[in-house]
This record gives sequence, structure tokens and C-alpha cells, in this order.
Amino acid sequence: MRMWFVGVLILGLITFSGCQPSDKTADNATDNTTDDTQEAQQELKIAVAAPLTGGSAAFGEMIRKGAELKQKEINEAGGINGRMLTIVFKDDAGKESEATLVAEGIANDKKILAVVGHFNSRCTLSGQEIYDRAGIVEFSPGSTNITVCELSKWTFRNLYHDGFQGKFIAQYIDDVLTEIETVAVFFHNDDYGRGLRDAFVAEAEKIGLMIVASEAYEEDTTNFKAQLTSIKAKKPDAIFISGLYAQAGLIVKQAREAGVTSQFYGADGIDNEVFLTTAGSRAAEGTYITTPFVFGEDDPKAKEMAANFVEHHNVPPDTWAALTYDAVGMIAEALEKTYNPEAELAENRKAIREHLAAIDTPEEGYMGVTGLTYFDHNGDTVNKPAYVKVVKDGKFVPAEKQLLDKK
Ligand code: ABU
Repeated sequence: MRMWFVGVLILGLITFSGCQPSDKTADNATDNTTDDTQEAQQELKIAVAAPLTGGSAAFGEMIRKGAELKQKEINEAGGINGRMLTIVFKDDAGKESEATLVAEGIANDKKILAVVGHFNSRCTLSGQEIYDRAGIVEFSPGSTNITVCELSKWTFRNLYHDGFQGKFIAQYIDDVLTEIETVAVFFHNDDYGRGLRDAFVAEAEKIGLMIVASEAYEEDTTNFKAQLTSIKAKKPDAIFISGLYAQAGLIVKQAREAGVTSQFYGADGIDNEVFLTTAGSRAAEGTYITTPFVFGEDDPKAKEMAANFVEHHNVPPDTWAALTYDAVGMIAEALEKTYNPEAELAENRKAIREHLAAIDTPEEGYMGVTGLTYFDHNGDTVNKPAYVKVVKDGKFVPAEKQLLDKK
């Protein structure tokens, strides 16, 4: 009898304790839901997708730093309507295949409300269809291929495109570097390099600059001697490099070693300090580039951002840090105006798009450190000027002659 009682007691305890996990699980599920809800109410999450590794990693580094500074400032000022801004950084390595995977991950993340990125035009274009399908904004602070914004109503950018940049470079050479009559084009065989080449060549031919050679190179090219030999034989007054800093640095270095004396001109893809260290300051000296932004002495807003950036990161900001800082600021402003904690994810994502699309006049524009940003019907920024820098004493400095009225 006693044994029977003890047996029932043990069985009862086992049965009781056996119920505990499922009851606890149910409680946990409730707790998790509460946590999720609280978290959703306390933080607003966006992604920054950039080349944090690979051949464009120096761009990614500045993009990350620019985004982090803006996030810090927003959160220290109380967040977005009291909610903290969280940024998840996603590395596309500057590769189309990685950008596609990153885009899939972001699109399926139920907490990510918008994307600042990608940087390389080839990556922005690769992710575009996925973001388009998911209904999430893709806001690039760096992609300049002309088609980037035309192809999706979800894609925006806060800098010029290469239709403008290519034309501008041809005109700058014609108007300012008047001794140049013949130009060889050396282009990166990607969406950026080809598109910019096309725009430059079209304008050059229109205004009478003679294109004497056109040579392509691939992302992984490190030895440019064959193409440089062919270009040298044409004796161009200038060589226009339509590509990125990593290859451009090697091109300029190897060209000077091969005795090429032509004037070098590049575009925004070269706007990074690593171009100078790769080429070497002697070889790079005198190289001209165009870029969407320069930190001037006159603008207090840009000066303040630059000082805060140095304080936080111990290095000065560059063009891409500034454009990313502004892009994060615009998304934060969109969240401030539109985020509804009661709404579904899709509605909140869409509201950001609608807010940005409505910024379509100077009066509606967002005044950031890189100037006023507003969009045309494609999501393109068509009002911002191109700046010109030149390498002087081993550093990029603003060129003496700017053509800021060309827009
Ligand atoms: N616009 C700078 C280079 C990045 C890209 O558009 O591919």
C-alpha cells in the first residue's frame, strides 16, 4: 500500500513536471512575443549594404563610418520619436552574387524597414529586383550608373548619375584643360565603367575631343601593361580612367613606369585615399577626378560633421561617408514622419518610399551636409553639381577651376 502510494506520488510528480516544459514554453512564447513587440516599439532597424570587404572595401569602410556617426547622433538626440535607430551592416563584397544574397536576406528580415546601399552600381542593380519584389527602399549613396533609378520605383540616390558625370568630364577637359585634344579611354568592364565611358565618349565626340583608343579591363586585372602599350602607341594627350581606385592606382603607377606622360583624368570611382597610396604620390601627382562632393571651408554644417567624424573615428570623412551620413539622415526623417507601430511591415516599408518620392521639389528637399537632395520621378537627384579635385603634393585638393553651374 505504502509502495503503491509512493509510486502514484512519483508518477504524479513526473506528470506534473512533464507538463512544465510545455507550460513554460507557452509562457516563453508569450514573453517572446512581448519582447518582440517591445523591441519593435523601441528600435527601428535599417540595413546598410556596402562592400565591407573585397576590392572596394575602402569605400565600404567610409560608408560604415558615415552611417555609424549619423546613427550615434540620432540616438543621442533621443532617437526617432523616442525609438532607437539600429543599423545592421551587410557586406556585399562589391560582387553581384553577394549583393543578391544580401538583398534576399534583407528582404526576408521582418524588422528591416529600408536599405542604404548598395555602393557599386553592379551591386545596386543586382539587388534591385529583390528589393522591388519585397517593396523595400534601396537608397544608394554611391551608385552612379545611369539606369539605376530608372529601373525601379524603390531605388533612390542622393548624387548625380553618369549621364551627367561623363558629359561633365568631357566638358571640363574641353573648357579648362584646353591643351588636351586627344583622349584614350581605359574602362572597367562593369556597369559603372561601361556606362560612364559611353556618356563621356558621346559628349567628347560631340564637342570635338578625339577618342584615339578604348581599352577594357576586368575587376581582377593587376597587370595593365598590354593595354598601356597599345594606348601609349596612340600618344594621347589624356587618359580617362572609367573605373575604381584599386585598378586605377595600379594603372597610373604602371603607366608612369612605362614612360606614359599623358594627363590622367578619373571620376568618382577613384575618389579614395587608397588610389594615392597604390599609385604612389609621384605617379598620381596632377591626376584630375570628378566627385559628387567636397568638404569646403565655407559650409558650417559640413564643417561640424567633419569635426564630429574626426572626433568619433580619428580620421577625416570622405565624399562617401558624407553621402551615407545624409542618406541615413533621410531614411531617419522618413521613419520619423511615417513609422506606425500598429502597421504591417509592408505598409511601413511602403510609407518610406512614398515619403521619399514626395521629396520632389527644392522646397521639399532635405538639406544635408552634401547639399540639398530632392528627387525626380525616377528617384534620381539631378540638381547636385560635380566637383573637380586634383592631386597636389600627394593629396586630393579641390581644383582651382570648378564648373559648379553645369547641372
Ligand atoms: N560611382 C562610384 C563608383 C561606384 C559605382 O557606381 O559603381
